[in-house]
Amino acid sequence: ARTPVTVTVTGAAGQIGYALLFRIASGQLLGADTPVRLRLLEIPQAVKAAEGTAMELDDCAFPLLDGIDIFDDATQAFAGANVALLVGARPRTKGMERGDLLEANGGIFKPQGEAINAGAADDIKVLVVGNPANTNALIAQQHAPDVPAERFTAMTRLDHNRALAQLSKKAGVSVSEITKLTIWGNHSATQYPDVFHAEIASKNAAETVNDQAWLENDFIPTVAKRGAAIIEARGASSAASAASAAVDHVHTWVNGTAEGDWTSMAVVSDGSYGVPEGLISSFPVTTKDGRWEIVQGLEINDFSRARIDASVGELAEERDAVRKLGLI
Ligand code: NAX
Repeated sequence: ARTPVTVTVTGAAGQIGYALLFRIASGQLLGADTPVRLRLLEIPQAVKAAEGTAMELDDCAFPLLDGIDIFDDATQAFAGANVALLVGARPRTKGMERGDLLEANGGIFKPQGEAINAGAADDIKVLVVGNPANTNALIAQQHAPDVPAERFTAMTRLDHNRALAQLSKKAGVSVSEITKLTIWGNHSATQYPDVFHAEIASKNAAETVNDQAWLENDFIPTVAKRGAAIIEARGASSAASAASAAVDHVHTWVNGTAEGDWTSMAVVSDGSYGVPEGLISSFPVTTKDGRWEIVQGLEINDFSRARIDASVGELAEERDAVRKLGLI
Protein backbone atom coordinates (compact mmCIF):
# COMPACT_ATOMS: atom_id res chain seq x y z
CA ALA A 1 0.00 0.00 0.00
CA ARG A 2 1.16 3.56 -0.68
CA THR A 3 2.01 5.94 2.15
CA PRO A 4 -0.99 8.02 3.16
CA VAL A 5 -1.24 11.57 1.88
CA THR A 6 -2.12 14.18 4.50
CA VAL A 7 -4.97 16.47 3.45
CA THR A 8 -5.86 19.49 5.61
CA VAL A 9 -9.33 20.95 5.17
CA THR A 10 -10.37 24.23 6.81
CA GLY A 11 -14.00 25.12 7.39
CA ALA A 12 -14.59 21.41 7.77
CA ALA A 13 -17.93 21.83 9.54
CA GLY A 14 -19.34 24.13 6.85
CA GLN A 15 -21.63 23.13 4.02
CA ILE A 16 -18.87 22.74 1.41
CA GLY A 17 -16.85 20.78 3.98
CA TYR A 18 -19.76 18.41 4.46
CA ALA A 19 -19.92 17.70 0.73
CA LEU A 20 -16.14 17.61 0.29
CA LEU A 21 -14.84 15.37 3.05
CA PHE A 22 -16.69 12.26 1.93
CA ARG A 23 -15.38 12.61 -1.60
CA ILE A 24 -11.81 12.99 -0.36
CA ALA A 25 -12.12 10.02 2.00
CA SER A 26 -13.59 7.84 -0.73
CA GLY A 27 -10.51 8.37 -2.89
CA GLN A 28 -11.86 10.78 -5.47
CA LEU A 29 -9.36 13.52 -4.71
CA LEU A 30 -6.12 11.60 -5.14
CA GLY A 31 -7.10 8.30 -6.68
CA ALA A 32 -8.25 4.85 -5.69
CA ASP A 33 -4.77 3.68 -4.69
CA THR A 34 -3.89 6.56 -2.36
CA PRO A 35 -4.82 6.40 1.33
CA VAL A 36 -5.60 9.75 2.96
CA ARG A 37 -5.16 11.14 6.43
CA LEU A 38 -7.50 14.04 7.14
CA ARG A 39 -6.62 17.01 9.34
CA LEU A 40 -9.61 19.26 9.89
CA LEU A 41 -9.42 22.88 11.03
CA GLU A 42 -12.39 24.71 12.50
CA ILE A 43 -13.03 27.63 14.81
CA PRO A 44 -13.55 26.47 18.43
CA GLN A 45 -17.37 26.88 18.29
CA ALA A 46 -17.57 24.52 15.30
CA VAL A 47 -15.20 21.80 16.47
CA LYS A 48 -18.07 19.76 17.89
CA ALA A 49 -19.89 19.82 14.56
CA ALA A 50 -16.65 18.76 12.82
CA GLU A 51 -16.45 15.87 15.27
CA GLY A 52 -19.93 14.85 14.20
CA THR A 53 -18.86 14.82 10.56
CA ALA A 54 -15.81 12.76 11.55
CA MET A 55 -18.13 10.23 13.20
CA GLU A 56 -20.02 9.91 9.93
CA LEU A 57 -16.77 9.55 8.01
CA ASP A 58 -15.87 6.66 10.35
CA ASP A 59 -19.27 5.16 9.69
CA CYS A 60 -18.65 5.08 5.95
CA ALA A 61 -15.81 2.60 6.60
CA PHE A 62 -13.86 4.02 3.66
CA PRO A 63 -10.94 1.65 3.01
CA LEU A 64 -8.67 4.55 2.00
CA LEU A 65 -9.30 6.69 5.08
CA ASP A 66 -6.27 6.31 7.32
CA GLY A 67 -7.32 8.68 10.12
CA ILE A 68 -8.98 11.97 11.06
CA ASP A 69 -7.69 14.62 13.44
CA ILE A 70 -9.54 17.81 14.34
CA PHE A 71 -7.95 21.08 15.43
CA ASP A 72 -8.82 24.66 16.25
CA ASP A 73 -5.18 25.67 15.83
CA ALA A 74 -3.78 26.34 12.36
CA THR A 75 -0.17 25.38 13.14
CA GLN A 76 -1.26 21.94 14.26
CA ALA A 77 -3.78 21.51 11.45
CA PHE A 78 -1.25 22.18 8.67
CA ALA A 79 1.61 20.17 10.19
CA GLY A 80 2.80 17.70 7.58
CA ALA A 81 0.07 18.62 5.08
CA ASN A 82 0.67 17.54 1.48
CA VAL A 83 -2.58 19.09 0.24
CA ALA A 84 -4.43 21.97 1.91
CA LEU A 85 -7.97 22.97 1.01
CA LEU A 86 -8.70 26.39 2.50
CA VAL A 87 -12.48 26.50 2.53
CA GLY A 88 -13.30 28.35 5.74
CA ALA A 89 -13.59 32.10 5.33
CA ARG A 90 -15.44 35.10 6.70
CA PRO A 91 -18.53 35.69 4.54
CA ARG A 92 -19.70 39.18 3.62
CA THR A 93 -22.56 40.14 5.89
CA LYS A 94 -25.04 42.93 5.52
CA GLY A 95 -23.54 46.40 5.62
CA MET A 96 -19.99 45.11 5.37
CA GLU A 97 -17.69 47.16 3.16
CA ARG A 98 -15.11 45.49 0.95
CA GLY A 99 -12.32 46.77 3.21
CA ASP A 100 -13.96 45.11 6.24
CA LEU A 101 -14.31 41.86 4.33
CA LEU A 102 -10.68 41.87 3.22
CA GLU A 103 -9.52 42.72 6.73
CA ALA A 104 -11.56 39.95 8.35
CA ASN A 105 -10.22 37.43 5.86
CA GLY A 106 -6.69 38.72 6.29
CA GLY A 107 -7.08 37.72 9.92
CA ILE A 108 -7.74 34.15 8.74
CA PHE A 109 -5.42 33.72 5.75
CA LYS A 110 -2.31 35.44 7.18
CA PRO A 111 -1.94 33.02 10.11
CA GLN A 112 -2.86 30.09 7.87
CA GLY A 113 -0.11 31.09 5.41
CA GLU A 114 2.33 31.31 8.32
CA ALA A 115 1.24 27.90 9.58
CA ILE A 116 1.72 26.36 6.13
CA ASN A 117 5.14 27.98 5.94
CA ALA A 118 6.07 26.62 9.35
CA GLY A 119 4.99 23.04 9.12
CA ALA A 120 3.47 21.79 5.86
CA ALA A 121 5.23 19.05 3.89
CA ASP A 122 7.79 20.06 1.24
CA ASP A 123 5.40 19.10 -1.56
CA ILE A 124 2.45 21.11 -0.16
CA LYS A 125 -0.21 22.13 -2.68
CA VAL A 126 -2.74 24.74 -1.57
CA LEU A 127 -6.18 25.42 -3.00
CA VAL A 128 -8.10 28.41 -1.64
CA VAL A 129 -11.88 28.12 -1.99
CA GLY A 130 -13.01 30.63 0.68
CA ASN A 131 -13.92 34.02 -0.76
CA PRO A 132 -12.57 36.40 -1.88
CA ALA A 133 -10.58 33.37 -3.03
CA ASN A 134 -7.91 34.95 -5.25
CA THR A 135 -6.97 37.62 -2.73
CA ASN A 136 -7.16 35.24 0.23
CA ALA A 137 -4.72 33.00 -1.67
CA LEU A 138 -2.45 36.00 -2.25
CA ILE A 139 -2.46 36.84 1.47
CA ALA A 140 -1.63 33.25 2.46
CA GLN A 141 1.07 33.01 -0.20
CA GLN A 142 2.72 36.24 0.92
CA HIS A 143 3.03 34.86 4.44
CA ALA A 144 4.65 31.62 3.32
CA PRO A 145 7.97 32.88 1.94
CA ASP A 146 9.63 29.44 2.12
CA VAL A 147 6.97 27.75 0.01
CA PRO A 148 7.29 28.17 -3.77
CA ALA A 149 4.64 30.71 -4.84
CA GLU A 150 3.27 28.36 -7.50
CA ARG A 151 1.94 26.04 -4.78
CA PHE A 152 -0.76 28.58 -3.88
CA THR A 153 -3.80 28.47 -6.13
CA ALA A 154 -7.40 29.66 -5.95
CA MET A 155 -10.51 28.00 -7.30
CA THR A 156 -12.16 29.00 -10.57
CA ARG A 157 -12.92 25.41 -11.51
CA LEU A 158 -16.54 25.80 -10.43
CA ASP A 159 -16.87 28.71 -12.87
CA HIS A 160 -15.13 26.57 -15.51
CA ASN A 161 -17.54 23.69 -14.90
CA ARG A 162 -20.52 26.06 -14.96
CA ALA A 163 -19.33 27.39 -18.33
CA LEU A 164 -18.95 23.83 -19.65
CA ALA A 165 -22.51 23.05 -18.61
CA GLN A 166 -23.98 26.17 -20.24
CA LEU A 167 -22.06 25.66 -23.48
CA SER A 168 -22.98 21.99 -23.66
CA LYS A 169 -26.68 22.85 -23.33
CA LYS A 170 -26.48 25.56 -25.97
CA ALA A 171 -24.60 23.36 -28.45
CA GLY A 172 -26.56 20.20 -27.61
CA VAL A 173 -23.41 18.20 -26.96
CA SER A 174 -22.00 16.35 -23.99
CA VAL A 175 -19.60 18.28 -21.75
CA SER A 176 -17.00 15.66 -22.64
CA GLU A 177 -16.91 16.96 -26.23
CA ILE A 178 -15.88 20.46 -25.07
CA THR A 179 -12.22 21.32 -24.57
CA LYS A 180 -10.04 24.39 -24.05
CA LEU A 181 -12.56 26.54 -22.23
CA THR A 182 -11.00 29.28 -20.10
CA ILE A 183 -12.02 31.35 -17.09
CA TRP A 184 -9.84 34.46 -16.87
CA GLY A 185 -9.35 36.80 -13.91
CA ASN A 186 -11.06 36.95 -10.56
CA HIS A 187 -13.54 34.48 -9.04
CA SER A 188 -16.18 37.23 -8.89
CA ALA A 189 -18.85 38.70 -11.11
CA THR A 190 -16.11 40.23 -13.29
CA GLN A 191 -14.68 36.84 -14.27
CA TYR A 192 -14.49 36.20 -18.00
CA PRO A 193 -15.51 32.82 -19.41
CA ASP A 194 -13.81 32.64 -22.83
CA VAL A 195 -15.14 30.39 -25.60
CA PHE A 196 -13.01 31.86 -28.40
CA HIS A 197 -10.32 29.21 -27.97
CA ALA A 198 -12.71 26.49 -26.84
CA GLU A 199 -13.52 23.57 -29.10
CA ILE A 200 -16.62 21.47 -29.54
CA ALA A 201 -15.76 18.10 -31.03
CA SER A 202 -12.44 19.64 -32.15
CA LYS A 203 -14.06 22.61 -33.97
CA ASN A 204 -13.91 26.18 -32.73
CA ALA A 205 -16.73 26.69 -30.21
CA ALA A 206 -17.43 30.38 -30.91
CA GLU A 207 -17.77 29.65 -34.64
CA THR A 208 -19.85 26.53 -34.01
CA VAL A 209 -22.30 28.37 -31.76
CA ASN A 210 -22.07 31.52 -33.92
CA ASP A 211 -24.30 33.63 -31.67
CA GLN A 212 -22.56 36.72 -30.29
CA ALA A 213 -25.77 37.99 -28.66
CA TRP A 214 -26.09 34.74 -26.69
CA LEU A 215 -22.45 34.99 -25.69
CA GLU A 216 -22.74 38.55 -24.40
CA ASN A 217 -26.26 38.60 -22.98
CA ASP A 218 -26.75 35.05 -21.83
CA PHE A 219 -23.66 32.88 -21.50
CA ILE A 220 -21.26 35.31 -19.80
CA PRO A 221 -23.74 36.74 -17.26
CA THR A 222 -25.26 33.31 -16.55
CA VAL A 223 -21.85 31.86 -15.67
CA ALA A 224 -20.75 34.94 -13.73
CA LYS A 225 -23.98 35.18 -11.73
CA ARG A 226 -24.63 31.48 -11.26
CA GLY A 227 -23.69 31.61 -7.59
CA ALA A 228 -26.43 34.17 -6.91
CA ALA A 229 -28.96 32.15 -8.96
CA ILE A 230 -28.22 29.06 -6.85
CA ILE A 231 -28.76 31.02 -3.64
CA GLU A 232 -32.04 32.36 -5.02
CA ALA A 233 -33.28 28.87 -5.95
CA ARG A 234 -31.84 26.76 -3.15
CA GLY A 235 -31.91 29.24 -0.31
CA ALA A 236 -28.26 28.40 0.32
CA SER A 237 -25.05 28.87 -1.62
CA SER A 238 -23.48 26.28 -3.91
CA ALA A 239 -22.01 23.49 -1.83
CA ALA A 240 -21.88 20.10 -3.56
CA SER A 241 -20.89 21.70 -6.87
CA ALA A 242 -18.20 23.75 -5.14
CA ALA A 243 -16.89 20.62 -3.41
CA SER A 244 -16.93 18.77 -6.73
CA ALA A 245 -14.94 21.54 -8.38
CA ALA A 246 -12.38 21.49 -5.54
CA VAL A 247 -11.97 17.74 -6.07
CA ASP A 248 -11.56 18.34 -9.83
CA HIS A 249 -9.00 21.13 -9.27
CA VAL A 250 -6.71 19.05 -7.06
CA HIS A 251 -7.22 15.86 -9.07
CA THR A 252 -6.22 17.66 -12.28
CA TRP A 253 -3.25 19.37 -10.61
CA VAL A 254 -1.93 16.05 -9.33
CA ASN A 255 -2.83 13.81 -12.27
CA GLY A 256 -2.44 16.13 -15.26
CA THR A 257 -4.63 17.60 -17.98
CA ALA A 258 -5.53 15.49 -21.00
CA GLU A 259 -3.47 15.88 -24.16
CA GLY A 260 -4.99 18.67 -26.24
CA ASP A 261 -7.00 20.15 -23.39
CA TRP A 262 -6.47 22.54 -20.51
CA THR A 263 -8.27 23.70 -17.38
CA SER A 264 -8.80 26.94 -15.48
CA MET A 265 -6.91 27.65 -12.26
CA ALA A 266 -6.16 30.89 -10.49
CA VAL A 267 -2.37 30.89 -10.20
CA VAL A 268 0.42 33.39 -9.54
CA SER A 269 0.92 35.44 -12.69
CA ASP A 270 4.32 35.59 -14.37
CA GLY A 271 3.11 38.52 -16.46
CA SER A 272 1.50 36.35 -19.14
CA TYR A 273 -1.27 38.00 -21.16
CA GLY A 274 -0.53 41.36 -19.51
CA VAL A 275 -1.65 40.19 -16.06
CA PRO A 276 0.64 41.95 -13.56
CA GLU A 277 3.24 39.64 -12.08
CA GLY A 278 2.33 38.28 -8.66
CA LEU A 279 -1.45 38.59 -8.90
CA ILE A 280 -3.32 35.32 -8.40
CA SER A 281 -5.50 35.32 -11.49
CA SER A 282 -7.32 32.62 -13.42
CA PHE A 283 -5.61 31.41 -16.60
CA PRO A 284 -5.80 28.53 -19.03
CA VAL A 285 -3.34 26.02 -17.55
CA THR A 286 -2.02 22.59 -18.38
CA THR A 287 -0.77 20.33 -15.61
CA LYS A 288 1.74 17.50 -15.61
CA ASP A 289 3.62 15.64 -12.86
CA GLY A 290 2.04 17.82 -10.19
CA ARG A 291 3.06 21.11 -11.81
CA TRP A 292 1.00 23.65 -13.74
CA GLU A 293 1.93 25.85 -16.67
CA ILE A 294 0.04 28.78 -18.17
CA VAL A 295 -0.92 28.04 -21.78
CA GLN A 296 1.09 30.44 -23.93
CA GLY A 297 0.58 32.12 -27.28
CA LEU A 298 -3.23 32.43 -27.41
CA GLU A 299 -4.45 35.32 -29.48
CA ILE A 300 -6.72 37.58 -27.45
CA ASN A 301 -9.34 39.48 -29.45
CA ASP A 302 -10.58 42.95 -28.45
CA PHE A 303 -13.77 41.58 -26.90
CA SER A 304 -11.78 39.26 -24.63
CA ARG A 305 -9.06 41.84 -23.92
CA ALA A 306 -11.50 44.35 -22.41
CA ARG A 307 -13.08 41.72 -20.16
CA ILE A 308 -9.80 40.20 -19.01
CA ASP A 309 -8.45 43.68 -18.25
CA ALA A 310 -11.54 44.58 -16.20
CA SER A 311 -11.33 41.47 -14.05
CA VAL A 312 -7.57 41.74 -13.61
CA GLY A 313 -8.05 45.42 -12.71
CA GLU A 314 -10.35 44.33 -9.90
CA LEU A 315 -7.69 41.91 -8.64
CA ALA A 316 -5.10 44.69 -8.64
CA GLU A 317 -7.48 46.87 -6.61
CA GLU A 318 -8.00 44.07 -4.09
CA ARG A 319 -4.23 43.63 -3.82
CA ASP A 320 -3.74 47.36 -3.29
CA ALA A 321 -6.47 47.35 -0.63
CA VAL A 322 -4.89 44.49 1.36
CA ARG A 323 -1.50 46.19 1.01
CA LYS A 324 -2.94 49.37 2.47
CA LEU A 325 -4.40 47.36 5.33
CA GLY A 326 -0.94 45.95 6.00
CA LEU A 327 -2.12 42.40 5.27
CA ILE A 328 0.62 41.72 2.72
P1 NAX B 1 -20.10 27.82 5.57
O1 NAX B 1 -20.35 29.12 6.26
O2 NAX B 1 -21.14 26.77 5.52
O3 NAX B 1 -18.79 27.16 6.20
C1 NAX B 1 -17.63 27.86 6.47
C2 NAX B 1 -16.97 27.19 7.65
O4 NAX B 1 -15.70 27.78 7.84
C3 NAX B 1 -17.74 27.33 8.95
O5 NAX B 1 -17.93 26.05 9.54
C4 NAX B 1 -16.81 28.19 9.80
O6 NAX B 1 -16.87 27.85 11.19
C5 NAX B 1 -15.46 27.86 9.22
N1 NAX B 1 -14.42 28.84 9.50
C6 NAX B 1 -14.53 30.19 9.60
N2 NAX B 1 -13.37 30.72 9.93
C7 NAX B 1 -12.48 29.73 10.02
C8 NAX B 1 -11.10 29.65 10.34
N3 NAX B 1 -10.40 30.74 10.64
N4 NAX B 1 -10.50 28.44 10.34
C9 NAX B 1 -11.19 27.33 10.06
N5 NAX B 1 -12.51 27.33 9.78
C10 NAX B 1 -13.13 28.51 9.75
O7 NAX B 1 -19.60 28.23 4.11
P2 NAX B 1 -19.51 27.30 2.79
O8 NAX B 1 -20.80 27.34 2.08
O9 NAX B 1 -18.94 25.99 3.17
O10 NAX B 1 -18.48 28.15 1.92
C11 NAX B 1 -17.13 28.29 2.31
C12 NAX B 1 -16.44 29.35 1.47
O11 NAX B 1 -16.41 28.99 0.10
C13 NAX B 1 -17.12 30.72 1.50
O12 NAX B 1 -16.13 31.72 1.66
C14 NAX B 1 -17.75 30.84 0.13
O13 NAX B 1 -17.91 32.17 -0.27
C15 NAX B 1 -16.73 30.11 -0.70
N6 NAX B 1 -17.16 29.65 -2.04
C16 NAX B 1 -16.23 29.70 -3.02
C17 NAX B 1 -16.49 29.24 -4.29
C18 NAX B 1 -15.45 29.28 -5.38
O14 NAX B 1 -15.78 28.92 -6.50
N7 NAX B 1 -14.20 29.70 -5.15
C19 NAX B 1 -17.84 28.72 -4.64
C20 NAX B 1 -18.63 28.28 -3.47
C21 NAX B 1 -18.50 29.14 -2.24
O15 NAX B 1 -19.36 30.25 -2.37
